Amino acid sequence: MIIRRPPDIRSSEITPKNVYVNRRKFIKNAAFGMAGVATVPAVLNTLESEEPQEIPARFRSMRSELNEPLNSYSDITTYNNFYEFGTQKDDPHRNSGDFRPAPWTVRIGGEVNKPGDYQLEDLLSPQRMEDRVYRLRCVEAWSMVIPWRGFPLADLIRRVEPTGNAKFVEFKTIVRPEEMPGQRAPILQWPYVEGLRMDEAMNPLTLMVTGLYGMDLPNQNGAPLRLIVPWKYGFKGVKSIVSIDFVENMPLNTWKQMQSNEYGFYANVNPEVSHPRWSQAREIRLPGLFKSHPTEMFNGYGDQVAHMYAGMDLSRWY
Ligand SMILES: Nc1nc2c(c(=O)[nH]1)N[C@H]1C(S)=C(S)[C@@H](COP(=O)(O)O)O[C@H]1N2
Ligand SMILES: [Mo]
Repeated sequence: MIIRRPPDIRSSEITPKNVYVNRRKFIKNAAFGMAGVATVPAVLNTLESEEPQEIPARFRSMRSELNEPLNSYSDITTYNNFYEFGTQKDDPHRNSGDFRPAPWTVRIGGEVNKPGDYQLEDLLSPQRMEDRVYRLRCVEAWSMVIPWRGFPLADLIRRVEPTGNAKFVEFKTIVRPEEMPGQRAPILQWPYVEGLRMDEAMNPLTLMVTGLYGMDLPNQNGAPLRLIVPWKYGFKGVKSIVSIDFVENMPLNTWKQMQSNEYGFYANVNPEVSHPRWSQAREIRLPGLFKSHPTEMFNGYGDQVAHMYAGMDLSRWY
């Protein structure tokens, strides 16, 4: 199993569906009660919480390897960070309807023997898709448990054969202001950029994701192709990827470029290193309201990833 179950799983996490649904109603009402409080990160701005009919049955009783219940499809698709569609959590859900994730081309370049413009279908056709439940831990101290569908990034990397000069992988999101209203304003410098060190990119936990709940990614979650690195804060999970470059120098990722005192390149989930404006010791499990869960070092994956950072001062390399 990928993550060990910690000894302190609380029975309150094992919530029957009807209680869960009622709690969701309560939260929605609470959200109205708190209208005007602009930054209550715990409140899910859920519009409607009907789950799609097409969700395959195997997800009904699925839980994470930590025995955590999955967040609902509507939690996962209505509370998003995707600034290309706006900065509010429900903006990506509301504003991504015009986005066209097909046809899609990914440019692979830099220090690689097989560079080129790959049609998404060609990139995906040799890959074996897997469902993997990973918790997404946002640097804003909330988290969700999500059944992703994807394949190891390592498989793609082996196929395109990086040269010995490739030390990092750099990913970019598409720039399409006609379809992405957030990109019509200089909220961030577009395109959104993220990067991984080569060993992080090759780690078997690192996924290229094409879906969730067994269905294609909705636009707001980064259709048609995104990254998920489960031991890192959510912002490493760059969405709607159009280029993958193998480079010698550490890429300047978007959030570090914006505020390097707050966000670094590594972004490893670390309860001991506070964000300058808040603690990372605990997290809000959405759709909850309170920091009910202790944050785990490397989001629970230390036994599989800590060796990559041996000897590094993680308070300096945050
Ligand atoms: N292109 C792009 N990718 C992005 C972001 C973004 O604003 N733009 N936000 C990041 C952040 S901060 C988080 S927490 C995750 C959220 O992923 P989700 O909406 O699928 O939960 O996406 C990441 N990927
Ligand atoms: Mo985030």
